[in-house]
Amino acid sequence: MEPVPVNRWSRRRPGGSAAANSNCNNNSSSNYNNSNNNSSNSNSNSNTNSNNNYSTFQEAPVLSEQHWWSAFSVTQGSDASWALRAREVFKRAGFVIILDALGAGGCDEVLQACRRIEREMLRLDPELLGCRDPGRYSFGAAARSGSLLHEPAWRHLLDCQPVLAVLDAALGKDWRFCGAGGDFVRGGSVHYQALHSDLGPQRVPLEQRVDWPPPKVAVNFTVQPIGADFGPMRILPCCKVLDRGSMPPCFPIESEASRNSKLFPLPAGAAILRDLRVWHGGTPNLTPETRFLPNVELLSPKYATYIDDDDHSFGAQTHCNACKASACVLPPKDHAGSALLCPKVYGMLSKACQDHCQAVLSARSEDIPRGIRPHYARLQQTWLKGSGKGSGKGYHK
Ligand SMILES: O=C(O)CCC(=O)C(=O)O
Ligand SMILES: [Fe+2]
Repeated sequence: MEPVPVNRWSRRRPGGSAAANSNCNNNSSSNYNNSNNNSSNSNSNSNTNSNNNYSTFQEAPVLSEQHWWSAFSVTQGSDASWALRAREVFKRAGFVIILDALGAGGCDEVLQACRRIEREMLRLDPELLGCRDPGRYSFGAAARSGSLLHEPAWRHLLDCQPVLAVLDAALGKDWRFCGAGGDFVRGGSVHYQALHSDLGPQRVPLEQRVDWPPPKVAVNFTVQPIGADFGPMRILPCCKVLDRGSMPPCFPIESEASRNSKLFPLPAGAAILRDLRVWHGGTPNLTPETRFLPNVELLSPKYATYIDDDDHSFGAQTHCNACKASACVLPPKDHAGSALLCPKVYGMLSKACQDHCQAVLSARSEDIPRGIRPHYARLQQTWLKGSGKGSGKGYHK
């Protein structure tokens, strides 16, 4: 099946009003790399495109509790072709949920590790500023090394056979792990996190700014059952930031349906495979408990080749011969020399998993920086200012 182009912000809202695009400088006239997108502009007043050429899939561009489960999830091992079906959903929607991916023992060990690291992080953030929005934290951004690949519990996420099977089916054998971390949102966090992409288009070479294959993939795991009020991630199927014209809307003009496009209910042990460029964001956690979504991240073979170019300087202030600019578009943590997987953890992995870990394997455990960066916390309020259009992760820089 061909990837389905969706430009839901080009759609007119029910009742005829077009999505507003004032206040946040949002460019709603994006094409989403849409090979058969008509992009006929039928609403010149509102400067939005209107594409009414929807397939069945396109008619469901936001998730609702009633339909998303069957359209976007696959239970691992349910039949002989489950991995291929998962690959098709991933290709079509930009994400797929694999149910029963992680066993109860793995979930429990990872959850305990998440809670321990949360405690360490909060000790260094007495004002509870967060590092995404208040109450929202990124393990990777807080870690001294930029990654949790050295954490023994994360071996369960690296060595998850159903996930490896779908990734091999989707990307071939030569994809490789590049990082690990994930996010948590504390109980009582009432705000949404604005929609964003986790991979700015400027970090992707022009020829790879296409719908498929994804240059970079995140695999988040549920380690607790996720209900509606427990801060489920929200995601917009088929909507990706491929270029500067396909940024998501800022929060103030996001529709209610989009805000409610939440991945719930999810049991513990589900894996959410996501093209980093898919529009997604956080939702309120109205419970008293912290919700965790630990992850591992990986590169497509083609994007790995781009990163491996020796001419990249990986410096924001260093001339880059690969980028032919006064700065490199890639962050230092993308450098192939960022070997952060502890050899002891590597030794516990299956051969199939080890094959995808060669680039991140550290020669010596003691070379890996451990612990939390002392000044990782910083106040953001993405629900006020929206998606942004800068470098990096959209709203961050
Ligand atoms: O924790 C979530 O639900 C989403 C967080 C996220 O996407 C981010 O911080 O980049
Ligand atoms: Fe994100």
